[in-house]
Amino acid sequence: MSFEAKLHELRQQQEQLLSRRNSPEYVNGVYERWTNPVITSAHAPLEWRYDLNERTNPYLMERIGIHATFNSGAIKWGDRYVLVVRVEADDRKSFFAVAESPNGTDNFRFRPRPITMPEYGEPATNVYDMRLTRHEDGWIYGLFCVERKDHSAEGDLSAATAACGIARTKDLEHWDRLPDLQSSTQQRNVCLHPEFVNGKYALYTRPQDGFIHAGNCGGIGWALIDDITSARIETEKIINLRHYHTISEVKNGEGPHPIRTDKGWLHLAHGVRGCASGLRYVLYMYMTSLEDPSEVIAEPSGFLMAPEGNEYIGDVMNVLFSNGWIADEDGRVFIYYASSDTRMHVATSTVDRLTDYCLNTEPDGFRTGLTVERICRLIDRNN
Ligand code: BGC
Ligand code: BMA
Repeated sequence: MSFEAKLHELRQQQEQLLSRRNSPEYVNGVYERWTNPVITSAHAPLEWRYDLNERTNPYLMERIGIHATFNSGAIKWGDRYVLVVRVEADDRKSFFAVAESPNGTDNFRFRPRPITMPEYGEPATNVYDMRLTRHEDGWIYGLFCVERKDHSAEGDLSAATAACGIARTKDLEHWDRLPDLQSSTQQRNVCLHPEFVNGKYALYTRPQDGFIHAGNCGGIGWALIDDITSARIETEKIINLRHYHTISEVKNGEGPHPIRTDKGWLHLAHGVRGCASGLRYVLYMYMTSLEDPSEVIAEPSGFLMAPEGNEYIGDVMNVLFSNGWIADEDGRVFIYYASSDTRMHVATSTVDRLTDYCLNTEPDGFRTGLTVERICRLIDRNN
């Protein structure tokens, strides 16, 4: 086959994938999962991966492999549904790239180039999991994890440190990098609340004892910040605790920033438990008060979503993770979630349904006897 014919075939195959229609599946009344993943590594433009010049690449070989597209921040941009995707190349380095869709559920296409994120301090080894916030100060913020080698751990090649990087933009194209969040602990999963609280910026944090372990740091934290251009955590309180024998026994972390509703703030988070096959990541929800976004007013027991079918399989198995959702003007909610650190999916619901779910699902009773009691009460009501 000639170079031109091969290239034509590649382009056709990709176009078929990019323009594929998606459809919802009924699940449980709370949300619908959509059948096809919305972004996969095969969505990455051919120009990122192939040298398209026959003279320098006569075999039309892929020169830079894209391994995964996952953990994406999300924002509505005019009438477009925009994701800032964590793209990971075959070399294990991840970076950010913008992809957009006209309807939020299919036809996502990457912009021609990935984001060139300015560095701050020691250049990052890796960056990932951006949370986007359109803040009432007029900027769009991207908070993300910055991973660097831990130089203090001599001889341990995998020792690293996690900090929160902060950047802001007006167009998602050009980013101003602000200083990293100063914190006495390592931080991952930090997210900026969209409104000022008592005149201050408010952060959902996730302090941790080390790079992997949340350890004694009990859960999702909350910190008020005077100046976002030199953000420092002075005091931090834990607002969403982890508990023994729950879906978030080992770790938890805030997802995207919460959605404001008449009845409170809707939060999406991830919970992690350990098991024989490693760490299991699921998504759960909770709600906080409008007067005080750090006060939990409801938390349904268990998970909202856990991996299903092919979602179990990927680079890091048994993981659902979300750092992006979009609340549309008509009340629909698009939950963008990644499966197994490999690909992006969407589930849809509405603000009303998610609020009902949070306020009318019983909280965890923390023991088996109470779970059975609840089921029996429901059966009684149904008879
Ligand atoms: C990976 C992240 C992961 C973290 C903790 C990093 O090196 O890139 O995906 O969350 O380690 O396991
Ligand atoms: C991390 C997260 C994600 C990832 C998950 C599973 O702690 O921050 O980047 O999806 O682990 O690997």
